[in-house]
Amino acid sequence: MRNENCIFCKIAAGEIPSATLYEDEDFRVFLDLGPANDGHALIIPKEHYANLLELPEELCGKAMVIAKKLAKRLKDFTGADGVNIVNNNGEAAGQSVFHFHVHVIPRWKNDGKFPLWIPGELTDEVRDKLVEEFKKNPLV
Ligand code: DGP
Repeated sequence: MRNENCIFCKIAAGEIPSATLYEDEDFRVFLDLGPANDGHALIIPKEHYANLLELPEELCGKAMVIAKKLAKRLKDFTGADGVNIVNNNGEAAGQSVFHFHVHVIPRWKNDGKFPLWIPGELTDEVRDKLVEEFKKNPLV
């Protein structure tokens, strides 16, 4: 499955060059062209899925294993203090390339890059509504 207009499909297929760190039959890992920090890498499936919600579950598991191993290697190699694993789904959530990808971003103390969100407050009303809903309709 492939989308002819998708730049990540072309990168996945090797038609557009990328600084590739890892590749197997299902995934390619390469360096982000607009990195938040040195070592910022992207994990993409070779097949086209717009986002996590469309990604088959077996590939979700595999992507997370690659993210874990990559995070460890990048942290060790760059000497980073921490690593963010980020996945944006939908324009409202900051996704700009609509082919599922996971960002793996080395972080240094006080690198000033981002807080991903400004913490709010969990209200009783919202908490009760959500807990009730998930009790009624279990996730798995
Ligand atoms: P997102 O905003 O979560 O959809 O992230 C898309 C990322 O993809 C963004 O950090 C920049 C990166 N990117 C976009 N086009 C290219 C490209 O052609 N090559 C590479 N290596 N990265 C790209």
